[in-house]
Amino acid sequence: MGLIKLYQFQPEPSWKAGATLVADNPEQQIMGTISFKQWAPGHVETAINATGLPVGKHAVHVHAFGDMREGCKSTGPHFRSSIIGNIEVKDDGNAMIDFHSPYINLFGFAGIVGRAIVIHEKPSEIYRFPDLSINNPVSFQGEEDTVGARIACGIITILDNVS
Ligand SMILES: [Cu+2]
Repeated sequence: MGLIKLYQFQPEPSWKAGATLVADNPEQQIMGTISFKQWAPGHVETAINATGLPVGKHAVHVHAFGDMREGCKSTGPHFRSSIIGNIEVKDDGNAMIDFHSPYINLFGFAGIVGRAIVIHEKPSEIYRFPDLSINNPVSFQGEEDTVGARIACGIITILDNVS
């Protein structure tokens, strides 16, 4: 009955988005997904699941363009105003991470939908660039210069069925 349904209401995020990760080099067997659930302005829940990445830590960036016509290269520069961090890949090549971020928004001036997620060869040393959070272009370029090649990427789109 209608009234009972009301009591069973499950909260839903305002927006859900995600990307399917693919290897920059087609000979590498990298697969993965990243999902974003926006619950409120400045509150995005992010989950990454990937297999086939090299063991160790890798920087995860948002890059400016949702364009993979030339692989991860055409995603352009590291997009400012978004900080994700590192993913750590275990000995079996699997990585799973689940976190809440105040540094990501799906839409608006610094929205990430329509842009790309990039996984880099090396970890981010984010603490070397403490002013990343205030949108300093020099810091973002400095960060990009230290994280090595782009090994996997995916275009962030609006999705309904994200985990
Ligand atoms: Cu990058």
